[in-house]
Amino acid sequence: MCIFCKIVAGEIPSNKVLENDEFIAFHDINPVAPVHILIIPKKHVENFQSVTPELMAKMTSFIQDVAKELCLDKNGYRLVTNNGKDGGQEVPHLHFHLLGGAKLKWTHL
Ligand code: DGP
Repeated sequence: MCIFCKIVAGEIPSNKVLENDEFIAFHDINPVAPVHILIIPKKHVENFQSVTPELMAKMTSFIQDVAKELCLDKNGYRLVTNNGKDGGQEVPHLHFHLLGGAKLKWTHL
């Protein structure tokens, strides 16, 4: 079982922000911004390249709810998914990084 499936199963603790039947949002263990949330589907999907449009549509709505819950919708935020080796994906379970709480700089490295 992957790390994030263990979080879904409650085998690894997480600091949750929002949850519904299909998705969980929790604080990243290694934050790179004042607010750094990970948003995952409960179902194991390897990465963005393999997610279905149907699941992604529901995930989009959930991500918007998380941004509102944290009041990030006013000042803005960054939404990132690392896909595969070159994208720097370390955990092979689809997740979006929701970053905010400051004016973020941009880098591709
Ligand atoms: P990525 O490189 O996109 O696969 O990002 C994986 C992120 O997951 C990384 O920012 C650290 C975070 N992470 C890894 N293990 C855990 C964990 O057990 N708990 C939490 N909260 N975050 C984790």
